[in-house]
Amino acid sequence: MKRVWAFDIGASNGRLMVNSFDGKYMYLEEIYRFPNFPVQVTNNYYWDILNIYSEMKKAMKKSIYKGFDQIESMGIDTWGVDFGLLSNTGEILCNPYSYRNPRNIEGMERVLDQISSDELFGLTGLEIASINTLFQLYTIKEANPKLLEQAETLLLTPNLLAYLFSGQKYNEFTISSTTQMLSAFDKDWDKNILDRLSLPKDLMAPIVEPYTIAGETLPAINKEMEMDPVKVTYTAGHDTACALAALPLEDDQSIFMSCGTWVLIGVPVDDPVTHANAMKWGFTSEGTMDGYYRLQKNNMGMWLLQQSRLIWEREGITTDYENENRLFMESEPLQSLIDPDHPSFFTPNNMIEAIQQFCRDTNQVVPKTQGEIIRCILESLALKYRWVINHLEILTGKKLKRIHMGGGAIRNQILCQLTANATELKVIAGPIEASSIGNAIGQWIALGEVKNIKEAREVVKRSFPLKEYKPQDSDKWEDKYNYFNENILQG
Ligand code: LFR
Repeated sequence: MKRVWAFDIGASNGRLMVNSFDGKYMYLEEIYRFPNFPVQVTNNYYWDILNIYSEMKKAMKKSIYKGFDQIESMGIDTWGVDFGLLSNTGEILCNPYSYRNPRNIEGMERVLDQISSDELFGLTGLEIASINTLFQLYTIKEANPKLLEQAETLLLTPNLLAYLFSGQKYNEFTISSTTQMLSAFDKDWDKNILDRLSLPKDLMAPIVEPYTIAGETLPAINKEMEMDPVKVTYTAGHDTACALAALPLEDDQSIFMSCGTWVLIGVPVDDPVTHANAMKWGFTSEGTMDGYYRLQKNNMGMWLLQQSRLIWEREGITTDYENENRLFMESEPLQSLIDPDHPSFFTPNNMIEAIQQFCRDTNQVVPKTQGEIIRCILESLALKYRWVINHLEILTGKKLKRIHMGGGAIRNQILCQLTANATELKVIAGPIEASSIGNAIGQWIALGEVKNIKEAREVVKRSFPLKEYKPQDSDKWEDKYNYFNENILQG
């Protein structure tokens, strides 16, 4: 039995999984999980990168203590777009900013004054979204130019963390494809974009393909951890690319949904899709672990519920899944709907008030009780997912037949069932830890233990439970979808 460490760091929590492989089956052992969240300091949001790093080291210690100490390799995946800046001596120059900074919208507008959104989309295949690295960088250039002047190297979050363990400075392909600076044509930095915006041309560390073994843990780490050196492998650095690698898609009529704070819905494609409608409908093409692309839409996911829970907790009401399911069941179906991706839900002070305001503004019943809010969120999400899948069918010209849902949010069985109902498609849910498993798959392929993604998906099917949801109540959803499409979706 061989073992790797898969660090999967999300925007709401990070975890270390030991993934063991005996040549036929894969086993997963959760070692440690820790919270992660953007820290607000006056008007900016930051990631506490050194806290993430020390939690990762704590996790390694725990693994060793539990007897999982013979480790072949470690790999790191995270959410997309964010990054750290290094000085010429290799030190981190400032706490990495979080993509939730409202100021990025201005940065985006200033960039689009210089390069049109049509052109940028055509060059990169990436959706024009204010969170993208390019717009964040431009915002820094305007708000804090000295910082950019001192910066010698930009490393995207998973690669910044890998650097702290290995000293290697590279940006991996899948995470680089979330920046809006990677060329859709040759998988390299589009230096022309940087040049036109007077951004430093040599800032971006070179790209490496997934499945690259970067080196090994630094002597100082080995000493601190009291361990032998461990290989540091560039698996897919982007959590969504990892999740896709682990979902056992059957054929080209299968849809993937990676479900967490965000819900990413799409299909694998050979090349970036830069068709005008893809841009109009907010689709994006990002890299896959095997060097191709995912045509997908990034949608709101559990963020709406996570933020509502914070408000309930502030009011002294604690919730858990079971309790939430019961409250959901007790409230009336399909009463009030929101557009989950409306800007008012991106960083609100009070998510519940923002939801209520949306319902008021659209002349609907205003949800009040906890159950009503939960219903409003989950049913709206499911209807939005139907919209996305309809538009994916138009873009690909294919009839899509089944949905593979993975990620932590599939613990919410109601969301899985509502997705099946609203889309009238069969849902196959699992594995829950799709990103961590995909992360390990990238390492097993790099180590030569698994041949390719196809073979890895067979291992996943053998090793982890999958659950099926069949669509129910189709007629109710059909009517509501039309109403949702015409009256609720904005923009
Ligand atoms: C999901 C994800 C999405 C990306 C969002 C922000 O965790 O990686 O793919 O769009 O985070 O980076």
